[in-house]
Amino acid sequence: MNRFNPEFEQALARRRFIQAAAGGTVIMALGSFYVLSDDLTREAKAQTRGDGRPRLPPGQRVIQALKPMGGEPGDPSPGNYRLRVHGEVDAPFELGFAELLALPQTEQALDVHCVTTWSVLGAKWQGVRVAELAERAKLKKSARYVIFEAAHGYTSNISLRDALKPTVMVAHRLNGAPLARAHGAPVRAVVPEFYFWKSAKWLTGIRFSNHDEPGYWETRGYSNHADPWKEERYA
Ligand SMILES: Nc1nc2c(c(=O)[nH]1)N[C@H]1C(S)=C(S)[C@@H](COP(=O)(O)O)O[C@H]1N2
Ligand SMILES: [Mo]
Repeated sequence: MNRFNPEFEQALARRRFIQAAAGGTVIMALGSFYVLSDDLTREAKAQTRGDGRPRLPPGQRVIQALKPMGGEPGDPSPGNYRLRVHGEVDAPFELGFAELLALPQTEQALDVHCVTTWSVLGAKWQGVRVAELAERAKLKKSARYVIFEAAHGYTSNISLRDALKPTVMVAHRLNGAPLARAHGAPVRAVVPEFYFWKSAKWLTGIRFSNHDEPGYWETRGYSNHADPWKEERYA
């Protein structure tokens, strides 16, 4: 039941495609599709967020659903899942999937912005705040950065201050369904205030560090900070 089922995923994708195609320009890429919506882009450009920033960062266009951007998947089975919370903490711990579900949950509609210029608005993410995990792990004073660790050595890095913001979470559900394999099943990071590469899929660990450690994309020419509103795309 937890196994990745390509036929089922394709059927779902076909249905989303038919629903979405009514509203925008269909773009095919790498055997996948996405729907650029001029209407949603225009609407988003007219909106201002609570913090005064425009809803849509500069240079972005709205698509209707997350586009799978690839990467080397981890084991999607919740039964095998382990999340390690460790580093500059007094009480490191590991969680299984059921234990993660037993922690206080947060459900938030959040926008995400990919450096390749697509944005998805108001996706509903459910999971556990990084702040919640940090509190349980009892941070040492020396903790200043968070390193998200994922399958096959993928990492991303943000400052502790950014990681403790209430919108930053480890998510296991998207729009009312378990996370699909392509999007990081069973658990991924969601860091909506930065370009989407910071949101590590197939998350295996959260490591608190006393120093910054540029991650996979940050050591391959992309910005270390990655603020979409400042268009911090490349280093
Ligand atoms: N483990 C892992 N996480 C990852 C990546 C990856 O290659 N491996 N790619 C990143 C990039 S570049 C983006 S844009 C987003 C894409 O997420 P999506 O495929 O769910 O749209 O995941 C990020 N997280
Ligand atoms: Mo990306």
